[in-house]
Amino acid sequence: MNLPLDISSGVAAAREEGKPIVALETAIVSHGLPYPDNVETVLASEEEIKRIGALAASIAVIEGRIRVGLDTVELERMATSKNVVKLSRSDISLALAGRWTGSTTVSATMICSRLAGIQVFATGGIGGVHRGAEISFDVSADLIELANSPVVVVASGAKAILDIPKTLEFLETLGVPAIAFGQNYFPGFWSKSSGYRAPYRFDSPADIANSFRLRRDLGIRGGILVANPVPAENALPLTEINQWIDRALQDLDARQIRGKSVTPFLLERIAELSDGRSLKANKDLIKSNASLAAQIAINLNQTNVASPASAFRSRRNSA
Ligand code: PSU
Ligand code: MN
Repeated sequence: MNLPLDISSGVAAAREEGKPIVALETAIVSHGLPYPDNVETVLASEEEIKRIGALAASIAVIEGRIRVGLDTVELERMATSKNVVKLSRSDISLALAGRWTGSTTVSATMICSRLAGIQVFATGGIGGVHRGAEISFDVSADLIELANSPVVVVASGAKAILDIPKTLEFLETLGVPAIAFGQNYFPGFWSKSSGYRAPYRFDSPADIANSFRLRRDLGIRGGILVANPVPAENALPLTEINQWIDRALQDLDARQIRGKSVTPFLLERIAELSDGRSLKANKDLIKSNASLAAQIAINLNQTNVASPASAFRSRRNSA
């Protein structure tokens, strides 16, 4: 294959030595968080991954080349440049052909992770089925990519601006397990809980790693979603956040914003309405997801096989 793919020397060396690696996306840097919170958050996440014992690989497309393992200067560029395109699975090949510079969303980051042989990826929240999708048909490409690329995606669920039950149904249809980490409820991005039960619950990184390994061994394509709740200190109450979401959705409607701009607009508007509290939670949950992702990556690198005991510990969360 003759792909315009550059893997940094650090990431290449880690891969060579079989060291655990965690991919990070850059759409949250260019479109999800304001400056300088965006660059602070990605650097803090990289630091956290290192502290746990893995290596972070931030991913983007720079002048038509996929770059795995960005340096600080490149991250700063993603965080400040106005000409960065938000890339998904639909347009990443266009970006390579047209020599664009773009940040990678969950779907594009999963594709690049697969190409670079990285099995674990941390982000804030995945895209999903939007509220009112029965009219707008707005369903994120993230869900389709989860069904295709073999990557463990660690996120605080799907962004709470979405329709959570529809997103969970869609994941079920695609054969992607949505696993809540350490609690029965599916996380609500800025809140500990979305108010909906998660279909599955796991309590340890080792069990998650085992389930992913077994999925691969079974020959099932695609990834898994690990939904890690926001740390308690910066979690926001569901009732409060719901008011801001409703308000932001009304503004979205009034301005007739569509397509790729929907998610960035809603995130920014909710940050305004919440007086920065949603932003604080968003930053905190990304770092915490980076930490859990590193623990899963370390477990995936150890060659233990699933014990019957671990199969019992991980149960279907249907009670
Ligand atoms: N997580 C965040 N903030 C974000 C996103 C995720 O905390 O901005 C981005 C991700 O890159 C995700 C994208 O893939 O939003 C989904 O966009 P859309 O709804 O347009 O598919
Ligand atoms: Mn969309």
